[in-house]
Amino acid sequence: MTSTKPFLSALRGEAVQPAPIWLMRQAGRHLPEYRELRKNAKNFLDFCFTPEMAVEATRQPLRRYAFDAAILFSDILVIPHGLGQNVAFREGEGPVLAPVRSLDDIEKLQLDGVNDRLAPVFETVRELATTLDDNTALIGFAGAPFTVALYMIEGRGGTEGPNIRRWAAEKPDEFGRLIDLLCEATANYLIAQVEHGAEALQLFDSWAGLLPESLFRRWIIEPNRRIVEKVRDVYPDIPIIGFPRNAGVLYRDFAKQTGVSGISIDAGVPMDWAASELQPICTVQGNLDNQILLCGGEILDAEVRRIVDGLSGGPFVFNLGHGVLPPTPPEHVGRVVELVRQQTA
Ligand code: 1CP
Repeated sequence: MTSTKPFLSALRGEAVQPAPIWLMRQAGRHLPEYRELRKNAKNFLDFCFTPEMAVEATRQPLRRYAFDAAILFSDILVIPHGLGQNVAFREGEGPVLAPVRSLDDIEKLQLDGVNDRLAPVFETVRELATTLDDNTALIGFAGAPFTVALYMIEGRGGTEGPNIRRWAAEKPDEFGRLIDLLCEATANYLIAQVEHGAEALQLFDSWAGLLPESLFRRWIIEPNRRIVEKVRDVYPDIPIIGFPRNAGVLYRDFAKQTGVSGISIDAGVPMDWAASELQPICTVQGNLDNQILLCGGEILDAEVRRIVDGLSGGPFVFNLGHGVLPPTPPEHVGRVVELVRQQTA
């Protein structure tokens, strides 16, 4: 049966009007009700692995805003955890991992049983899929291999990836072992999400823009392409959105060569370029600046209108260029939804 959910129609290539909207990181720290809920969990991974809490966190933004999609509440770093790496989230510091720095470290990772160790996530997906309303689509997600490997290798966020970039450039055969492992684990993880009711998938490659062209082709385009292929071997029609953040003109080859249904673009991509170079290949998702969302006021209204004007002529999903920042006032998010709903090209 073909769904009529506006978000899914847009990902099938229709120019849906008004444009469907959801926002990366729409759940989580910008919402006071999330901060309240979060107090009940011992730590962040426990939170993600308690279906009752993860379901509630996923639903919270939908109660406030008329979004067209819900995104599973979890994190990209559940995959390293599932592979047996020590992952912790420290208050005020973000993720901390026991770094993977050698072939020996890679060999200690356990591909067998990853989905068993991540079973609570699938329970969350199942519960959401059976209870969301008829117009709201459910997005499953994972980090793409390079971005997940960055945290695995550096051991924390907030870096420019000195160790991973060196390893990827100097010892591609060794580094490739980790990427292959991540492709396999990630594809299996996404397939299980679809099996449990996810209707679309997004692959977050938030650090893709750190790589020069040749390495981008090998460590961004190729792994994303393989995951899309593996998932589509099982679910040929599942819409998949890629997010190779800060890819510049390489967004075009990414869109062409990976086979994604949609491409999520950062706030720096010019509208006319996205419309002429990307929309003929796939649906474009983006690209409001998250700082401007935080500012609000006239500049916010003007930016929303500029983006809707620029992209509503083709297949388009309104979103940010990167996730909602924690200090963002919820009223600004409400205002964006209102504007997008009002405006058609
Ligand atoms: O204590 C807390 O509440 C932890 C904060 C938090 C939250 C709310 C983290 C830790 N992750 C999340 C949820 C999350 N992460 C979601 C679901 C919520 C939603 O989207 O509505 C998603 C999709 C992610 C994805 C994610 N995690 C990305 C890719 C998107 C992006 O923003 O680039 C990345 C890079 C991460 C890593 C991560 N997890 C958490 C933090 C603070 C970070 C960033 C670390 C850093 O690089 O500084």
